[in-house]
Formats: sequence, structure tokens, C-alpha cells
Amino acid sequence: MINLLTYPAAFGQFSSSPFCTKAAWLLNLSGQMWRREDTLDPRMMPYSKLPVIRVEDRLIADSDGIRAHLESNGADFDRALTEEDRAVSRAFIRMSEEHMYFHLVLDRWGNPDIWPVVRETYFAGVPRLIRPMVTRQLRAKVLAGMKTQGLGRLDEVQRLNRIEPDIAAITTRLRHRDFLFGDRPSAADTSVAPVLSAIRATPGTTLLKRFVEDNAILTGYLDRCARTMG
Ligand SMILES: N[C@@H](CCC(=O)N[C@@H](CS)C(=O)NCC(=O)O)C(=O)O
Repeated sequence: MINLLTYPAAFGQFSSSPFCTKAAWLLNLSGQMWRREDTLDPRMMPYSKLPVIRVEDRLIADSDGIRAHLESNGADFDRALTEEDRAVSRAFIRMSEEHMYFHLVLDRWGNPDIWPVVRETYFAGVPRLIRPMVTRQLRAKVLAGMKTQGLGRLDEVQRLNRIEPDIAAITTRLRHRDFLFGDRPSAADTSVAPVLSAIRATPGTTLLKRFVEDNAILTGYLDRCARTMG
């Protein structure tokens, strides 16, 4: 049995983290038996991040590490893809995880109207007395990281302009297919859909959330992925 160490569910999603949702979807697609183990504290984890899986006594960190583990045990998430498709798939994964994801972080942690709802949801398990101190420090760290990454220096309109071509590329792929690489989910869907779903599920209103909600191809895709994720 595999244990998936994950952040708890939030805003109707499997987890507050799209990487944890991705890991759960990969596990489901792999056909392996697994169960979730919720935690709020990743500090003892190999990279101090989640998701992580525990297989017997071994910890395997990072959603890509989890994918590699499942593939080394026989899963082939991209079975139906050509070599060219696999190359494009890799680029879609990186685009969603290393760019689009950070827009989600800024929508949730950076927006002063949304942050209080996010804080009370994510950290409901932290004792009320120490919650303000713990979350203030964490938020400052996350936002400092976003400044270093670069997107934290843009205003909301500039950010929307930055992500629009990514969303256009995804929409183009989905215009004539149910999933990014055909009529079944593949690895790219397990990265792209959780990030977009989390953007759509974020409480309150952001320009990006409205942009996603107004795209019927995208919302149809996200609903389909949610039904398929298991
Ligand atoms: N590349 C990692 C990213 C995982 C990640 O960024 N996890 C975040 C939550 S979405 C985390 O645990 N952050 C805790 C921290 O940075 O302290 C993966 O694919 O699993």
C-alpha cells in the first residue's frame, strides 16, 4: 500500500496543492492501491514540500519523483503518445508547474482580499493562538520568493497578459480533443488541469480566475478532468 502525504482538501479540490492533486491522479491512473495521509507540515519531508509518497519505509518526494516511481513499476501515462507528443507534453508540464502555478500562488497569497479566506482554510489545523504568527511569517516568505521568481513584481493586469498565451496554447490543444493529447488523460493533463482547477476554485474574484471561467473550452475540460480523476 502506498501512502500519499498531502495537504488537506480545500475549495472543493482534492488538495490545496495542485501538485498533491496531480500525484493523486497519477496514483489513480497507475492502478496502484493507495491512501491519503493529510498533513500541514512538510518540514520533515525530503525537500520540505509535498506531495510525498511513503512506500514501505521509503519516502519518495516531488510529483515528478512519484511519477518516475510509478513508471518504474509499470505505469505508462503517455502510452498513446508519439515521441513528438511526448516532447510537447514535457513542455506543457513545465509551463503549468513552473509558470502558471506561480500565478495561483500570487492570487491566493498575494491578494489582500483573498488571503484571509485562504489563511483560515489552509491553516484551520493550526491552533488559533499561534495562527497569526505562523501564517504571517509563512506569507512573508512566500511573497519574498515570488519577488525573487519575478512574477511578484507585476501587477494583476501585467500578470494576466503574461499568462494569456499559455492559456491560449492549452485552449488550442483542447479545441478538437477531450484531453491535451487525445481522448484519454495523459501525464500532461495531471499537471495542467490541477493548476487551472485551483485557479478557478480560488475564493473571491481575480482577473485570472474570471479569464478561466469565461473560457468554455477550458471549463468543459476542467469539469471532464474532475470527473475522470476518480
Ligand atoms: N516540484 C514539486 C513542487 C511541490 C510544491 O511546490 N509544493 C508546495 C505546495 S504547492 C509546498 O509543499 N510548499 C511548502 C513550502 O515551500 O514550504 C512537485 O512537483 O511536487
